[in-house]
Amino acid sequence: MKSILLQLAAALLLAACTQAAELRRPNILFILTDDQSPFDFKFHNPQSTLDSPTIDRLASSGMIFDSAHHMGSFSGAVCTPSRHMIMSGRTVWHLPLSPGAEKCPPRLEQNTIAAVFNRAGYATMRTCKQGNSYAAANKQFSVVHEAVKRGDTDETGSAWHAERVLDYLGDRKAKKDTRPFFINFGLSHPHDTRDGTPELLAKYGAINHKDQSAVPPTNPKQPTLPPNWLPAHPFDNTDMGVRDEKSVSGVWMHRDEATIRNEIGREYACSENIDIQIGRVLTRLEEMGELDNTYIFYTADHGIAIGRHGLQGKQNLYEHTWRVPMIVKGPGIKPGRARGNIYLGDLLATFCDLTGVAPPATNEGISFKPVLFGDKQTIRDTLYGVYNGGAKPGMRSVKQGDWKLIEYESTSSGVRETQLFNLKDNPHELLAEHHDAKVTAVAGTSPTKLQVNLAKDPQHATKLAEMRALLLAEMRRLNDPWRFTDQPDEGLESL
Ligand SMILES: [Ca+2]
Repeated sequence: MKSILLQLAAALLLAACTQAAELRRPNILFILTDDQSPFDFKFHNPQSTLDSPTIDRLASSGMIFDSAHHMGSFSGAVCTPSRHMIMSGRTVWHLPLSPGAEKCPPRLEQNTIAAVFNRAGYATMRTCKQGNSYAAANKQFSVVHEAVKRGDTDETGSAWHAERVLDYLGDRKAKKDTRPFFINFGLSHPHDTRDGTPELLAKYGAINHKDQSAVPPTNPKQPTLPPNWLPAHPFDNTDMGVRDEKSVSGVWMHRDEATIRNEIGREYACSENIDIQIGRVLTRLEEMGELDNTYIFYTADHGIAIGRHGLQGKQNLYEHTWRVPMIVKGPGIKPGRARGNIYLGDLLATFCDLTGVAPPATNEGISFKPVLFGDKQTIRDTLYGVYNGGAKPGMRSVKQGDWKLIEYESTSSGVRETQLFNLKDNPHELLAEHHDAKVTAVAGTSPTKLQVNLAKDPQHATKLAEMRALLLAEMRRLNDPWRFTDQPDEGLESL
C-alpha cells in the first residue's frame, strides 16, 4: 500500500513538473503588417512624423534590425512569395509556386510555422488578411480568422484583427489553456486602399482621396516629401505597367507633391491605428501575466515606395521597398540595434531556436537568435534580391557591407540599366535626377551634398565588377532560373 502511495506521489510530482516546464516555454506573438516601409518609423527614419508609441516602445526595449529584407518575387503580387518564405523558411526559387518548382519537396505545408508548432505542443492562432498569401500553410493554424480589413471603421479596419486576438486570449483564459501559444497577428493595412479613420486622417492632414481627376488639398500637417521623391522614375524598370504603378486608389498615375504627401498621410493614419491595436493586445497579455514570457516580433511582408524614386508600389528593389521594418523583443534580449543582414525567411528558424523546437528539414533559413542574444553581429554577409514579375530577366540586387548593386534588364524591350550605391554615403539611393534644383528644393536635400548612382564612375569600376561577380554567385547558389545577357548562359532553359 505504501509503495502504491509513493508511486502515486511520484506520478503527481512528475505531472506538476511537466506542467511547470510547459508554463516556462515562451510564447510567440508574430505581428505582420501588409506593405509597410521601414521608413514609416522614427526608429528607422528620424525624419518620420508617424506617432507610433507602442511600436516605438517595443523598439526601444528590444532589438531593431536595420537590414531586414524579403528575398523577392517573380510575381507582381509580392506578398505571395514573401509570405511563402515566412511560413516555410524556403528561398525564393524553392517555393511551391516558384518557376522551376520541382526543387520544392511535396506537402511543404506540413513543415510550415503552424504545423511545426502544433506538433511541438503549442496552441496556434492566426488572424490576417485573406488572399495573396500561402493558404495551405495558413490553414494549419488551429484557430484562423482571415478577412481583408482595409476600411475606416473598427469593424472594417485593423481593430477587427485585434478583436480576433483578444477573443482568442479570452477563450484561452476561460478554458484555462496553459499551453504556450504562437499567435500570428496579421493586419490588412497599411496596404491600399489606405482608408484611415477620420480622427487619424485629420491628425496627418490627409483625406481618403477618391477623385482620380483631381489632386487632394495640401495641408501643413501632412508628412513632407521623402528625400528621394521624384516626379517619375527615370527609366523603364522592367515593370512600370504593373497594377501598383497605375491603379492604386488615391494615387493612380499621379506623383505630384500634393498627392504623395496626402497618400503618406493616409499611410501614417493606417499605421498609427495598427499601433493602437497592438497596444490593446499587449495590455491584455500583461493583464494575463503572459507578456514577460512572450517573444514579440514586429515586421511587414515587404516595404513600399509611395512616391520615392517616382514609384508607387512594391515592385522594385530600392531599400524603401526591398527592406522591411523589424523589431524583436522578449526574454533575454537586450535593447540594441543590429546592422547585419537577415531575411524574413530566417524567421521560422529563429522561432524554433528561441523555443527549443526542432526546425523542419525543409527549412533553408538561418536562426538569428545569436544576434538577438549578442553572441554574433550578423548571420549573413551577403543579401540577394529579385523582382521579375514584369519583363525578364527583370531586376536583381545584391548587398554586402555598405555596397549595393541593382541590375535591370528586359530582353523584350532592350532595357539594360545598372545602379551601384554606397548606402553609408547615399542611404536614400539618390540618382542623378535628384540633382535637379526643383526636386531637391521640394524634397529638402542639398544638391551639393548628394552622392548618386556610381555605376558609371570609373573610380568604382573594380567595386562594380566585384558586386557583379557576387550577384552571379548568389544567382547560382539560389538556383535563379534566369541570367542577364552579359552573364554566362549556363544552359538555363528560358522560362
Ligand atoms: Ca504585402
